[in-house]
Amino acid sequence: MADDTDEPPVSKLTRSKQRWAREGRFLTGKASRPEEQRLPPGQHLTRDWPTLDLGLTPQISRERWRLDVYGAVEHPIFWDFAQFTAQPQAKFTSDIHCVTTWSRYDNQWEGLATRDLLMACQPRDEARHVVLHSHDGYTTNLALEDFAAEDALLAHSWSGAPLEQEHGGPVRLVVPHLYFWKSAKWLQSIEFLAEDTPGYWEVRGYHNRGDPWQEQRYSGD
Ligand SMILES: Nc1nc2c(c(=O)[nH]1)N[C@H]1C(S)=C(S)[C@@H](COP(=O)(O)O)O[C@H]1N2
Ligand SMILES: [Mo]
Repeated sequence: MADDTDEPPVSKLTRSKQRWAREGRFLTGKASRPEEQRLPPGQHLTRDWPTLDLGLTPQISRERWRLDVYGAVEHPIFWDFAQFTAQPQAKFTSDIHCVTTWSRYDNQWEGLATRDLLMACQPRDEARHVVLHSHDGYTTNLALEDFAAEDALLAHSWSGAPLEQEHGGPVRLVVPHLYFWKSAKWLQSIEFLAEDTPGYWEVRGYHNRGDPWQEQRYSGD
């Protein structure tokens, strides 16, 4: 054969793609400047702290509050507030990104890291998903890996003071790497499941995961 070579043919598209790689075509340039990347796409910064809820603020005192952890776990948990705060205490500082486009930097949270909760309740092998249940009837779902993020916690304090009722006190979840609707306020119970179970907003047009860096705002994004 005259043309017996192992080189694949170089098409016009291949040449174009090589040129794009040299020129860095389509890159916004933001990835190379991480200091400009703190605000996810489509978000704006706010200094105050808006309140978002379903229109009611459950009044649960620390005395009445209980945490119920059940489902696919080896050790179900039922703690009162004193038992909850007797667990290892974590202090994390993180940014809030709400899907309605406001973000708020440097929130100082204190509470129980979700990783320490997982150590205590020991999810069974089949546990892959978590559903948070709140006192206002709100629910939201998370993959177990997202719930277990290293900066995620069940927070009882913010800026060194007890978490205000309007922001989910006595205890709320905080999962900083996802849109804030995943961070359930007025936490009542945590359910571990084998199957994913979409929550309140997730069945009303919002994304199942909600990663602000990928702008996963709505179902189908
Ligand atoms: N229980 C409960 N948790 C909730 C909500 C809610 O309505 N009920 N709203 C979610 C939404 S949409 C957002 S943006 C944040 C708002 O928290 P904030 O009011 O402390 O800013 O809480 C999330 N967690
Ligand atoms: Mo929200």
